[in-house]
Amino acid sequence: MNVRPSLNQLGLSTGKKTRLYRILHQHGLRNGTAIFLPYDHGLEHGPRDFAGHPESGDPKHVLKLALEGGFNGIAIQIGLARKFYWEYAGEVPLVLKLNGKTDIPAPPDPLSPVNATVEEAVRLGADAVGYTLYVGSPAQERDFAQYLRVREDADRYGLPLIVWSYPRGAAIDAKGGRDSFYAVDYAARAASELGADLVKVNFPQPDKQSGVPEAYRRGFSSQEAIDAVVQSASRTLLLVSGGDHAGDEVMLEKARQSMEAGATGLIFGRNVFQRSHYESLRLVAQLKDILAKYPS
Ligand code: FBP
Repeated sequence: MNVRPSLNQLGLSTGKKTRLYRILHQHGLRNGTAIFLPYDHGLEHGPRDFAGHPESGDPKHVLKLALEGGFNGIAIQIGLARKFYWEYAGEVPLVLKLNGKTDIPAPPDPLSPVNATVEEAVRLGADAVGYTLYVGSPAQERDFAQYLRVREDADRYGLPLIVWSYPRGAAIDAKGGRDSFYAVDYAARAASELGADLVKVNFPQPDKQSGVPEAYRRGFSSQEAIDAVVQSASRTLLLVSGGDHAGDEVMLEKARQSMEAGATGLIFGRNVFQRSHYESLRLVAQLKDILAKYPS
């Protein structure tokens, strides 16, 4: 297990530290861990993600869920933030997602274009901003250039930057795929190297070995893999994302191993809102029971 870094060890400016303190110690369990609710799926996947539970297509319903579930923050795009966040302003922290894309084209060189600014995030009362970086995409030159502007603005305005560090593109598909231990480990390290304050990664799958470098083919357990990923993120706080809808026990085990490895928390979307209201809150309460064991 890695030691979870404290806010004092992250080299944060006063503005960033204040906002991260608010997120980690004045919301959720208030113990330095976090559970975020990402809700940008209407853009990333379209309304199909809401089909099984139509109420989840209503942003007001999901904001209420974030509040009732005691989340540390909700990550949404500019349109929903403008139209819906005012009603809950300050009650649940806002993470304004600054880039995003539809999944209608499936290009071999994915890039998530920027559609909002850090200044707009400040105006909306956000406590952090989010940026999706497609690690391994042939479009990395353009990605890094737009990321640079976001990072500079986040530094200037004192907003913590959460990087959705997602391995994507044809080269990644040929090297174990987006969830392989190799790809997720690389993504965690890349975000750390590029100055993210927090990094969001998928849970690594060490059994996905086709095409991965030799160093990742030693039959690692999933606990060993997530331990290494947290270590690669070093002084960048790590959040583990949820992925496709799965059973409660699968999600709880993912949470246990992540927290045991030294992750700061979880960022689960579909696994929260693709359940009935009651089932969502029940799962969130169980996840928080796990987080409660890892104060920092
Ligand atoms: P989930 O917990 O539902 O996986 O959400 C995490 C997330 O990063 C969302 O913010 C985003 O909409 C989605 O996953 C993107 O997933 P993908 O790149 O696999 O389409």
